[in-house]
Amino acid sequence: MNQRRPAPGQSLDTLYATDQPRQDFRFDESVARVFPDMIRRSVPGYTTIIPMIEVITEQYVQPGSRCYDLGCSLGASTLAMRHGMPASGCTLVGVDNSPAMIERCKHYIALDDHPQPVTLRCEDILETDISDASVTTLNFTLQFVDPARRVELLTRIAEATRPGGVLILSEKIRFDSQAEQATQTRLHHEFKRANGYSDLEISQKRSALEQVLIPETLDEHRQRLEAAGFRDMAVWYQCFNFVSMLAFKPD
Ligand code: GEK
Repeated sequence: MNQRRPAPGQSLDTLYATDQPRQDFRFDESVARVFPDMIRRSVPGYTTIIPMIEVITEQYVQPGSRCYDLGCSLGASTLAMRHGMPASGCTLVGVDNSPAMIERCKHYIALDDHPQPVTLRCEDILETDISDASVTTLNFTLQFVDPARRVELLTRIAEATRPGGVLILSEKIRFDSQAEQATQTRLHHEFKRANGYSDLEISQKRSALEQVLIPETLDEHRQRLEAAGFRDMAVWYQCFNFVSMLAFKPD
């Protein structure tokens, strides 16, 4: 598994390669520029999860409904959803509150020639309008939302979802067991080392994310999804401390 070099056309992420003062991580222009390389080398399973979002969308999209990608960044999961949708009658909306991400996302969407139209909104997912949904994706986005507002967001999504519709929720998680937390964190850091990040890059990025990315346990996710109105949660993917779940709107 050598992913040290960026894929063709991608810029190498060296944002934390030199010693620098601690600052909270932000989705600004410098991050948007290297984002495809950053997320591929930082999130175990990302390159498996993206194509599976297409497979899952294809299974659960309903005729005439809306599909949402909340926290779409550069549109990797938006494009996966697009390719899983029937050619007509549905709406696909990507939402992100980072202007730098949305600007670049427009470019990637335009390069793809699938006939399904895509609407991009530069908005806060806590405020954006959601209705008549069949498939909604939160691919590593909920972890950046204020924990106190997560139930409100999930409740709004559940209320806006048709019976039989699905939420695809991917998150970095934490573990109640200290031993498991230590093991999974160490393996995640080994994954980053194997992908060419130095110890300095790993520790500076970790500290920049500390107040910004707040992981929760699988139990916390399950309980909140249920409280929000979803049922039958299923973890369909896990690699170390990164998981992807499905949660269904009951009939
Ligand atoms: C992918 N899903 O490639 N409102 C709107 N956008 C937000 C908010 C918010 N409140 N909070 C964070 N974001 C993508 C990857 S990245 C995950 C998602 C990561 C946006 C933020 O601007 C960023 O683009 C995205 O959520 C999170 O499949 O970097 O680990």
